[in-house]
Amino acid sequence: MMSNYFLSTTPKTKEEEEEYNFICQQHNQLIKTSPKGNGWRVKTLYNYKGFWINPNTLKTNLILHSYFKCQPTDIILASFMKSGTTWLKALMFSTLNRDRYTFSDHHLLRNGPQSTFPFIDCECYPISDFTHLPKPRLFATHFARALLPPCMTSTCKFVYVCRDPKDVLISKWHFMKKLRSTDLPPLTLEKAFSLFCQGVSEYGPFWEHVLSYWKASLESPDKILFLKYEEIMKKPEVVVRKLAEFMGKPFVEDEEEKGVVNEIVKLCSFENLSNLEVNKNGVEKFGKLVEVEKCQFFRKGEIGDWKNYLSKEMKECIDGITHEKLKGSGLVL
Ligand code: PAP
Repeated sequence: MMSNYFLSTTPKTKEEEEEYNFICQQHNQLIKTSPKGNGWRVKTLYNYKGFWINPNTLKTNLILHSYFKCQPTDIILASFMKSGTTWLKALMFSTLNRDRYTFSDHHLLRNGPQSTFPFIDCECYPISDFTHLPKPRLFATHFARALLPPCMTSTCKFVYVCRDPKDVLISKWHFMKKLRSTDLPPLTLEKAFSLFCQGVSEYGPFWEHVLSYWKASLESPDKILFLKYEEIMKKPEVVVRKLAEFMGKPFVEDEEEKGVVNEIVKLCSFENLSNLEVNKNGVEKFGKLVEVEKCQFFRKGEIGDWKNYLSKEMKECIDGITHEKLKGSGLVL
């Protein structure tokens, strides 16, 4: 269960205390010296290794680097915020664990997608050793590749999901408005748009984030499965088969005949998940400081909702940036 992943205690031994104090010093130093930008949820973001993150996430990143012990079988779901993480969590978990549950009495129906595996960006000190998790362990992160511990990028497999940046912007704007500190002035769409285009938003810039995984996927296609939200929407069965194969558990003939792939797609559909009581009520806790109403992870679940918000000029501006940034990469968004 989610709550176990985020247990937080204080350092126990003197060594642990020293190590933790060192991280705190490093963190204070980075807060003083890093370039600053406007946050969407909190007042200030810090540019760390080329990416904008909030002060707490910066600290958990340092903790992750010090404490996370990778296993070669680990599979990491990576994504920029609002690109389809919740959906992929459900799809990956139910594909990998399809022998453990029946579709009428499934873990997802009782607990929702956030409970399926840990989101490592919000871990508190001391980070859980996660050794209790069955192999292959699944983890989720929004960190760009450059911000991940080297053991992770060199040994683990990744599933990366990306989405049209215009839909990401609108989804993120809605989400962050709900979470935004009440001490701050409201975040207008114009302001969010301008910051997004400059790359200044939590985990941004969007384009560099996507490219960091895209390039790695071209170099090691066996290690990184690169997916698009839109492609999953169009052919979910094809993607579920790809996921099963990639995670080392391809569907066998008997499962195909029984329609298991289709059952997984139905179970994880927006319509099904967003209507479950468990996803409509209550809050999800991320670390000690962040609480999000569960319903916030399910808004519309559509392609092209940006058309209801962005002007022609705004659309052209984002498309222009996307074209420029992705030029020559082979990636089209
Ligand atoms: P996160 O970054 O906070 O983890 P993430 O799950 O990546 O969020 O993205 C949320 C988006 O995925 C929302 O998009 P929207 O705002 O445009 O509606 C959410 O509705 C959508 N979403 C959540 N679950 C599903 C699903 N099962 N199928 C399709 N889209 C989904």
